[in-house]
Amino acid sequence: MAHELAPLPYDKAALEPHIDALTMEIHHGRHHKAYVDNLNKAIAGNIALEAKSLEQIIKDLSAVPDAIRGPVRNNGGGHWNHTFFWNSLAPNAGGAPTGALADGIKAAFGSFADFQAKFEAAGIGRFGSGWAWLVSNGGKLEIVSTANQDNPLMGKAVAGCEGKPLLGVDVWEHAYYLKYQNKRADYLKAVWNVVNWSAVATRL
Ligand code: MN3
Repeated sequence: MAHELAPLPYDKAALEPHIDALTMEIHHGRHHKAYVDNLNKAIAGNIALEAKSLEQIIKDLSAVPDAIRGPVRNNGGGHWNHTFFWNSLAPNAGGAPTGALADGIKAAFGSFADFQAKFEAAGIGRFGSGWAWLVSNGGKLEIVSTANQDNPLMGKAVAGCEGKPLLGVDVWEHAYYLKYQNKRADYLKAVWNVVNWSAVATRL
């Protein structure tokens, strides 16, 4: 069965003023859609890959034939990452996590503010396009970043990091340029207002 672009889980204007409606419309309707379409194109006719879930595909890129591994990595990663991103955000969200997630953040980073500063630095420090992530790696929370559409699920040999993604923030220019232009740091600060911490906590 072909991979499909799910509708946004909220209205495209729901994250205003932090993420603007036009950015959401283009980001979801064109960028994310292109990853889905190009993933389907790349795996078309490969019965083994067509039978796998998206997560199964990106977790084992070594099983993808050389000739299509690049497009599957980029577009499969793009599809997974964006679906995860939309579901990490929500209107009337933000604030700070509670419970086990708050405890884990405090244990790993000292405080929620220290975590935020370190996460923003990971996003700012990613040269070019990529993602900043909070992951659980063997039960310990870590902040990592990946290039392009790579993802911690792809593993250390591919993505340079590993772990179970809890939160991922897109730092490609297409995620923020219309509203924030070159000010990636301002975008990263604004994103805290729309992080859906209860969704993040359920992934822990
Ligand atoms: Mn994007």
